[in-house]
Amino acid sequence: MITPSFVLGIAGGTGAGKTTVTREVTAALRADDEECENPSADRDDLMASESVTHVPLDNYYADRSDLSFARRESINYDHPSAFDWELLRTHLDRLCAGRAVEMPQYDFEVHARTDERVRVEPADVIVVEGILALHDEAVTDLFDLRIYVETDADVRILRRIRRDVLKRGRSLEGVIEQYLSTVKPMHEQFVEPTKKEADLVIPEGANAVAVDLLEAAIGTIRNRRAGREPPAEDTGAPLVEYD
Ligand code: UZR
Ligand code: MG
Repeated sequence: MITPSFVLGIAGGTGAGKTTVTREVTAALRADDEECENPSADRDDLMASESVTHVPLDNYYADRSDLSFARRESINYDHPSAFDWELLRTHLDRLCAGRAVEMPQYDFEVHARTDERVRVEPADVIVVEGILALHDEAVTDLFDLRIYVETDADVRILRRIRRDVLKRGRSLEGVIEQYLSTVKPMHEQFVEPTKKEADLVIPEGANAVAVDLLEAAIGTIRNRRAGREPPAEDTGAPLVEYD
């Protein structure tokens, strides 16, 4: 039997540290694999090798290359309607079924999909990461573990300014204007409410303890599913007794 992919969803506001958490969890899982002395022994029920695939929601912005640059610039990219949910669902279903997808690529400097497609292979662990990763029910239904990265708004806007000015070709004035007109209100209306959909909330992005715990949790859940560990006993009793 092949163990199905483990799907991890990571949501949180812009600049919260989602991509960094993804990178660190991915590196930790891959490093574990390399440490494994004899990866093929007793692991017939796993795919040939442990692997991790990153699915950034940023690549699933709807293709609006039919519009002029000026029109594209004025789109509200923090609203759920800016995303191509249909394509994301199709791709996740396909990856979960063990098939590769041709993932679109997105160019933030011009606010449009590029012509390039990147072939993404199915993997043991699939990490879906983006501001609204916990927004769409059909998508979150596929997740085995739902994470919300929570970082203070002042830290997030400072990181956002640095990234957008240095890497996404924006002006300081433009970033501030966009933050106040759409990023902040949409965060409050659509992103932050998804926190209640999360199984775990990670404070301050990539904190080392949280990344370690995440890695351990993924291992435990995967082992349990592969029948190598008994399921957690749910007695229905509260974990803490109150006076
Ligand atoms: P992260 N975004 C753009 O600025 N331009 C685009 O063409 C597409 C997206 C921004 C989007 C959102 N918002 O806040 C951010 N605006 O990318 C999400 N305005 O990306 O999670 O990496 O911060
Ligand atoms: Mg990011």
